[in-house]
Amino acid sequence: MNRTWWKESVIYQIYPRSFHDTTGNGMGDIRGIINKLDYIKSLGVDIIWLCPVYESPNYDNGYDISNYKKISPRFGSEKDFDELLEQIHSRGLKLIMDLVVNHTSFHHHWFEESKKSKDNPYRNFYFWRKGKNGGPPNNWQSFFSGDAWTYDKTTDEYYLHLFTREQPDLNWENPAVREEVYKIMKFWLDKGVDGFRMDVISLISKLPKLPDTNTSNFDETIRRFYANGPKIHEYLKEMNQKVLSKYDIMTVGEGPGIDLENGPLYVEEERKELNMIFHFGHMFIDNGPGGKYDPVDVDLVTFKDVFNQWDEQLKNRGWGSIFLGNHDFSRMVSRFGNDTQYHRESAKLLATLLCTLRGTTYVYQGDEIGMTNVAFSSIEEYNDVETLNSWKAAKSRGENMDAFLKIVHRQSRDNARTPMQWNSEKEAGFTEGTPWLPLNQNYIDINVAKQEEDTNSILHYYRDIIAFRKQHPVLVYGDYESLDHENPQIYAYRRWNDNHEFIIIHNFSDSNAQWSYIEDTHLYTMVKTNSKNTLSLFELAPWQTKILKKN
Ligand code: ISL
Repeated sequence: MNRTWWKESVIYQIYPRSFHDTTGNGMGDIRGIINKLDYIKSLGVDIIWLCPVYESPNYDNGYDISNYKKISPRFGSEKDFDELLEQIHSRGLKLIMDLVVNHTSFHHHWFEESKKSKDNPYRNFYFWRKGKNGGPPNNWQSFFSGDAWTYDKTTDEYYLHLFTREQPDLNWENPAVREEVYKIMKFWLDKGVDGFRMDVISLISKLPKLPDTNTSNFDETIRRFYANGPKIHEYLKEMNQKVLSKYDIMTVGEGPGIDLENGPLYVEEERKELNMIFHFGHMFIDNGPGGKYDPVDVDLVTFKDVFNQWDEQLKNRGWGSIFLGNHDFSRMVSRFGNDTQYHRESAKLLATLLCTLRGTTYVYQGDEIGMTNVAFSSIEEYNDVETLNSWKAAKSRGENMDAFLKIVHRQSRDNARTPMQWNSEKEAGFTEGTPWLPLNQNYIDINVAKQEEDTNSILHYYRDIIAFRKQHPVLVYGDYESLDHENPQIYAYRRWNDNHEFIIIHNFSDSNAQWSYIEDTHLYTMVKTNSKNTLSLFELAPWQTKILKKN
């Protein structure tokens, strides 16, 4: 595979409203990020991915954009942004922006125009349809509960929105829409940004005639009716040819409905579309038949299957993204680790996984100190639209709401959105005002300042393991092979090239593990681990991770 800077990079994702507030209004801002750039640099990461900071009425925390070229005054000014970019570059870091172009805000002027009349020049920027049998044009449901259509009486038609009703879907079939999107992209690239994370890019090509879904399984509806539409690759190729190929940048497309079969089509290098994708193989792994708010337990072998199958699919074809959390999911240590008794060990184990699988490493803010899920005592404290809508839907189905609150604790996107825990002072040093979303009260114990002091902390381990990855290109480009795959307690794999070989062993459990798979045990030496003990080379304490080097 070709070697490039973005394959070797570690990416740090910032959710700006929860990062650092400098104005006292309770919401993080751009100056807050500037203030923390030395901290970010100290982690050893290379690229910052900034979640949306554009003008937005914030029905979905900025993923509903009303002006793509303006910075939201909540976050700062255009000048602040320019300074951020300059300060990032002056530290040798790069910046990628969130590009949210499957939909706009309903306050975007294109949509405001489009609503006015059937012959408005912007009408065809969106999907307007007549109702059917006194209801919406088809039976599609939104990702956030309820119909994916909203009626508008001005023209007696419905418009399509796969997310909230305040996020109407753009009609990419219309070449004028695509040209406008390319202009926006060029605007930011000409300013010097280093690439894009493309929000739900898998959804931009809609099925002709928008047919009814014929399954009640929502994940299946996404796969078969919403995602990977017939023109998706035509659009991405056009975008690549007209915009992306003109710059030395990176792209990562986010994609519900991207699966093993269609995934490579987005990233195969010779196809010239995107560089990487975020698939949700492991992130939807615990969705039950009723979706995300009907969670089921997952076993380690299934989890390993996802990573193995994707590595197998992408090798020699395209490049992977290795992530275990972001602003849409529970905290990774609560979800895949043990956030109580083995908090420190399991957070470090997961960091090791992120840095030693094949693909670009993504770290979500706060994971580097092992931030955990939160459990607010009432639904009133939650903010996320997906959570609140799921709550309403459960209530209207007559569910037991005490039990549902427990599911919210486990699944809510707000788990990942509580403010960054900088120190043990008031509001964790995040703000001098009242935070827009309450803090996780465990900030007294889990915070950056405390972990800076403790050389055995999760934070120090992140710096260490990121540096380790950088020192060993075999961990980036080397081959990957899962070992002892059916083992329900251990995730072990080999990474190697012509000159070097590592075996990485993770004990994903609360008990000791003896791993007797390797025969030539004398050939290996341990070069890194997350816990000090005197166990033999192939014995691991709970949540212990070991990197062994072949002599
Ligand atoms: O959040 C999810 C699961 O709980 C996903 O289904 C998510 O909605 C999907 O991955 C798309 O996410 C992206 O687009 C959304 C936005 O709300 C998310 O924050 C964003 O990451 C709509 O723009």
